[in-house]
Amino acid sequence: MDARLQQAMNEQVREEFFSAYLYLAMATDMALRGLSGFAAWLRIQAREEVEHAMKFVNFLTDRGVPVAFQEIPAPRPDWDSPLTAFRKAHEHERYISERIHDLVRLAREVGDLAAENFLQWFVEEQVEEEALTGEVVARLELAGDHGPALLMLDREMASRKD
Ligand code: OFO
Repeated sequence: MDARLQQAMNEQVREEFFSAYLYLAMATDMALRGLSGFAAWLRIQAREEVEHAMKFVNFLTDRGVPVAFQEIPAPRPDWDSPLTAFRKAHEHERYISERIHDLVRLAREVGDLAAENFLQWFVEEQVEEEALTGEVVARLELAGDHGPALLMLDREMASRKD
């Protein structure tokens, strides 16, 4: 595999694990605020991010590329409110989409068809991830400081299955 693509994919392993860290930090903070539905939603999200990281790890391994595990930065531990957390989550997903698109462009540039094909799953997944987090932000904005609306939303968030 092209050296630049190898490096970029290795960096993406770190980004995906960081995403898991980020959502886990948000989940624990929401749990401490008594918002167990938001916490449950975010824990599921964190698990998904580990799966994303594993897809990259397995792809690199299948291609005979050593995985250079990098340090994962510590996420911010305190999020003030679900709205602050989910605005960050939405911004983060947009950032991840950009990174995935850069990876696709690089795979195309170096003519790595297998990598380009592998990355298509992530291109689609990011559309969903941005939509999901964006919808939660919109609902939280509607709820504003209205406690009962927030609690209703918290109950809805608890119904996420995967
Ligand atoms: Fe949230 O999709 Fe991976 O990082």
